[in-house]
Amino acid sequence: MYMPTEAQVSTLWPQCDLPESGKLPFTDYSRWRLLVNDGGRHTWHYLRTDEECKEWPQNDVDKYWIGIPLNLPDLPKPKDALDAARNGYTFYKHLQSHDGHWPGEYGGPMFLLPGLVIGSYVTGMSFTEVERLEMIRYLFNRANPEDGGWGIHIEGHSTVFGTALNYAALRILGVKADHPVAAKARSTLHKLGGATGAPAWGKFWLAILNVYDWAGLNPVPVELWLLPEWLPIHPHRWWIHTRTVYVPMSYLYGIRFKMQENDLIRALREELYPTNYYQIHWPSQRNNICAADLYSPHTTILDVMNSILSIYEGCSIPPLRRAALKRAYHLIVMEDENTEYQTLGPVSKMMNLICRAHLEGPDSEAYKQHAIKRADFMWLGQEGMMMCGTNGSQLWDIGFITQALVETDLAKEEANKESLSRALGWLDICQIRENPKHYETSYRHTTKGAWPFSTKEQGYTVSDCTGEGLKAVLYLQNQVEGTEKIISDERLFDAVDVMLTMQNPNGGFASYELVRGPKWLEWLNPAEVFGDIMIEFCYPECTTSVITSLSIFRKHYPDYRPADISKTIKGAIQFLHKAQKPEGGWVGSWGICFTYATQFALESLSLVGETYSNSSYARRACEFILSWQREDGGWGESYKSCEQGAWIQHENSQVVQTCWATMALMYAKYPDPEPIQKAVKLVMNRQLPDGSWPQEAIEGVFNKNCTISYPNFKFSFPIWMLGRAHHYLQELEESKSAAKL
Ligand code: LAN
Repeated sequence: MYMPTEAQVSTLWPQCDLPESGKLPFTDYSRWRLLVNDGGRHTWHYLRTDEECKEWPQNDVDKYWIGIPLNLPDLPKPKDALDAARNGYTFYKHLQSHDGHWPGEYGGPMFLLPGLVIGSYVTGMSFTEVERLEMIRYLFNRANPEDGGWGIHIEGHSTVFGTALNYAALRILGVKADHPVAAKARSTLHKLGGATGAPAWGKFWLAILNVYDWAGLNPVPVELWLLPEWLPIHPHRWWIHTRTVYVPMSYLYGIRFKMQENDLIRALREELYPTNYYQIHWPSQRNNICAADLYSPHTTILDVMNSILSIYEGCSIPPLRRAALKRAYHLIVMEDENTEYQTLGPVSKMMNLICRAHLEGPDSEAYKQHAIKRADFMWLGQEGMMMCGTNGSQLWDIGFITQALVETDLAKEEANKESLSRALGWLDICQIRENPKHYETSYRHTTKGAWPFSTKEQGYTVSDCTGEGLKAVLYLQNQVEGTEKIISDERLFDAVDVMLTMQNPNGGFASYELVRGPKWLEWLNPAEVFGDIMIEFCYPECTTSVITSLSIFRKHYPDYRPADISKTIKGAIQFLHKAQKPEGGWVGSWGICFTYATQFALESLSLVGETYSNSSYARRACEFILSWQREDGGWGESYKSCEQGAWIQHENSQVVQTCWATMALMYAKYPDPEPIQKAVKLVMNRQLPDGSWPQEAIEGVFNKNCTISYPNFKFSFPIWMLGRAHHYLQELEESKSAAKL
């Protein structure tokens, strides 16, 4: 069993003297380059010499994302909305990568970087000095200015989860305990009650680091993997992210993995708690969760189950545990191999690495591959280096901008042809062509024909990513004259086939798989900080994307499975009708919030002919949207709307949400031009002279309680909305004049 030694640790992770704040870069930002290769992989590299810098000059993509001004000339002042959209794309083309897609930052959650740092520390996997410094700077910059703590996400209030884990990360990265940033964070942590109040996932990472005792965690029984698969509680029925995290987590709990003690660990035991670490009564900390952290309190059933499992832990049967550990390890290996060591997400990525490093050691192929792919999650931004929510949002971003170009007719303009043909080339390589290497044995859903959220290598089917990928390809290949059809009909049929396998009996679509488990499994949700994570749920956004793409597909391919497609669309529309809130909107689960889901809903309703004039669903939705338009013509919802499932106003109107709301009205063919004109004005006023838009509030969300950034949305949706609005308002004008005649 491998474990880094104390001597190794102190050379790999030296303590350093640092400035008091992270305002200025800790490294030379002119030396950083984003390498884009192998189907959209993103990795940041620091060039050491001037020769290297000359050979590999910094381009606009590098510069933009790390905040170096592009110094582009001012564009001619737009005369109308289409002009403004055109300017937007003129700028956005500078951010397109040579391979055709648009790279981007995918930060937001504040519980991921500690996993990266702790996971690397306990496996002896070091970082370069410049990476370490920029991670420290990121944490400095992201500490809440008032109290110096960190929340669960960049806009959230300080919690124990955020503060204890990021504090530990800072210290591992080399910040001394008496540095002002560390001291301020520590004082907030103590005010919150110290690390004993961390939620289960926080307790887990601290236990791995050996600064929290495993006896202070509720059991994570690996034996569940040995249960018969027909049981409703069997983990293969859980939401894929929860089960993919649970596999290595239960393995590491099962072996009670902990880092060997060293000076830093002994120091952290003192710093993370306001009381004496060695006198803490651990079993009574299991259900101690700080009020600032709590989102989904335990149910009584969960508490009872935990008590029973705790008794079992005291007398677990060794051969059974061994067999279960073996099974879990096999699942980990299969997951690594299915995803070329990307794994499904950043949490499982680091946990799988710990398992593999522990059993197979640092010379193993698994360790080496994990080290290579770890870089795919590390993104350098203006504030420093962060850990991303996935290995990128490549497909998602390219899907929207390409559709925007086609729907606005900007795709027809000569100046945009080359860029779009590169984009189609990227969509081509991103489609998944086969089922996974380990398929049914690792409980995977079919992948042949699907588009993933990020890259083909990551390789997971997502219902709406397949929908958006398919729609983008259909648009580019069929609606842009002169485009070569590089993606064959058969491959489009494969995409349709995979979507058709994903409809649930209620007509709705979930994210990665069919809903496999019963609703009551949510009562057993042990992660106090997230909501709705135990099983797949049907989401309006996923469902609408399937309706929309299938509706467009059947226009171009009326003979391919027409009966199945029509039945699927019908069922999905029924689901969508039912999911509408009495007030008229749809709650978004992946974007903030009502404006996001409602625009997709109205898009798909319009494709089956339901609009303002003939559908009570569309009418109510328009009225709902209009009721939230502000004086300035914009819309603005806080991320808190997602936490509470009710509209909560943001302090300011937001460009991206204004675009979603306006698109919703246009999809529904809302007849009054005024609210649309007002919104167009606002979005045009916020555009900068170079055609770009500045970053505003965070755009995305997951698991109800954590936000996530989609910084590319501030380009794709304004371009899309402005271009559409231009044509839409013209059409309204024309029909008004025709009516007068
Ligand atoms: C994502 C990002 C994309 C998102 C959409 C495609 C937008 C959505 O419509 C379906 C669900 C999906 C694919 C999704 C699921 C959950 C993810 C992967 C994320 C929000 C990105 C990060 C998040 C993941 C769970 C973060 C890691 C944290 C854990 C709790 C495991």
